[in-house]
Amino acid sequence: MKSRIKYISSLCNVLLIATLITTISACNKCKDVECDNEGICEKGICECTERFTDDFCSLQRQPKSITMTRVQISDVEFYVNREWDEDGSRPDVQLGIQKGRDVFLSFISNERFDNSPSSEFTFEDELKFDVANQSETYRFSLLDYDDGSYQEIFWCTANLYHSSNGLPDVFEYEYDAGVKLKVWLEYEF
Ligand SMILES: [Ca+2]
Repeated sequence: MKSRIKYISSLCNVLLIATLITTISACNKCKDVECDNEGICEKGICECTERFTDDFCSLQRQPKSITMTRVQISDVEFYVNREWDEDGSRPDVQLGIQKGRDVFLSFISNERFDNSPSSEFTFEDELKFDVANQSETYRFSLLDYDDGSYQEIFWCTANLYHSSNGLPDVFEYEYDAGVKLKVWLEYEF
């Protein structure tokens, strides 16, 4: 009986050691593996977030769609030159977006900041703008709305996507004179 107990006990020890070895070797498999772009190593293999692929998550995936959900333009200097202000009502600011060389505005914001003393404008109401042609240049304009028509106060252009831009949640760019553009983006894969 004693020897049987001893046998079971040593069998348990063997199993315990085997489990430990398996666990340690599984851990060790990740020892020299570095996953990029917030990928996580599991048993020696990088598990990537949905935005990246390949063995080490270093390759950016092409999104099926990109949507702008919020646009902010800040540090705009309005008072140097005001020929856009047809009726002297100061900036009554709306956002316009154009695709590439389009002559027409593809989007005009719901929000308008009337007679605004601000130098920072954020537009997000009903803004679900599809970046249909991902490599297109987009033109963002601040428009002054007076008597039923728009005059452009400021414009800037941006390419929101290229195949190695890291797919940021917020695209940010600073232009000459310190004007800053921020565009919040959603991706689908
Ligand atoms: Ca005005």
